[in-house]
Amino acid sequence: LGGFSTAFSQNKEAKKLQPISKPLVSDIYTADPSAHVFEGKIYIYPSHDIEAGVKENDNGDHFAMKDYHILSLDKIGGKVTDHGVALDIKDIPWAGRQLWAPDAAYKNGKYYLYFPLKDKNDVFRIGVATSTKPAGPFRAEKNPIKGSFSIDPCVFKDTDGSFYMYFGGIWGGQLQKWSKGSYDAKGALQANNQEALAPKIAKLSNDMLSFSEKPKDVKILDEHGKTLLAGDNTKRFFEAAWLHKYNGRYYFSYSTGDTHFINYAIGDNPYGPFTYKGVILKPVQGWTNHHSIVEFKGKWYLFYHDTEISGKTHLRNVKVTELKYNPDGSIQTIDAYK
Ligand code: FUB
Repeated sequence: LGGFSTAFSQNKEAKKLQPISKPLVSDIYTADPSAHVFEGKIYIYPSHDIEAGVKENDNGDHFAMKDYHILSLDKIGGKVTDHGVALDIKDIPWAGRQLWAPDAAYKNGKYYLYFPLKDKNDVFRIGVATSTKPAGPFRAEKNPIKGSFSIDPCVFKDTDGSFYMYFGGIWGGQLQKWSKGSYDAKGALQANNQEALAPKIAKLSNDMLSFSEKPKDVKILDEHGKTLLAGDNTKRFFEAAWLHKYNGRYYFSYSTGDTHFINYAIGDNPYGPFTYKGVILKPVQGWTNHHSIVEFKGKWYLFYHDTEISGKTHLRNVKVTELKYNPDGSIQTIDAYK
């Protein structure tokens, strides 16, 4: 995650374009929408953006969020309910700063909220909090998930009932500081001609509170079977992992960060490798691009954000639009502006 190069908002032409969707809520700023169908409704687990007064930088320090609000809606286009504060940073025992993009899962009568947060040493870890209700309130575990690091958890339930967490993000998301297996504050990004840093996957334990294995690399290959290179920054992974299954195939989607696309790759099992297929969402207003994909009542939807209300990269608003597949299973590219 970065700060300075607002590719889209610097494009004066783009500012004239009409958004295809409206913000889902306008009384608070929301971003990074992870949508799920729970109890017959759509629940959205977004970041809750605030004006924290922190100067913008390439580490994303200006994204200094302090709580989560969960949103729900009975139908697409229907009323959106903001369920209020579901988890506050002051109630997370290990908290340092910055509650970034969360996700949620349901198993055996309990809801789990997974969230990235810097610990007291300013190292991003992934935490978990539980509730009996989809909108919380959630109670955080005393410690982050053992062996977790970096940002942007996505928890996917496979059809056999297994749960997997995908995670990671470069730049301010710190993934490059873990390339030797432990935290190295000086850890740098790969050179352009080296393989791009891979996002991670770990199967969750039965109690949903820990990893049942050491995180593994999620390989993203080009059409020739070669791992994407770090220099291939219109295609390679940056942050915002999401996994969904369609017609028996596994679709891994993600943001390319500094080139602002949501791309996808297809695999035949949760661990990959995944083969790069194309762009799901073109750059939106603001620096970040972050999404989720969910099926609801027979249609597929892309949840995403832009900065329509504020015009500021760290004060975003979540949106939704329909996502369509071609007969061969490829996804039709979405331009969020007309
Ligand atoms: O919202 C904070 C960060 O911005 C997220 O964790 C990234 O994915 C980016 O959207």
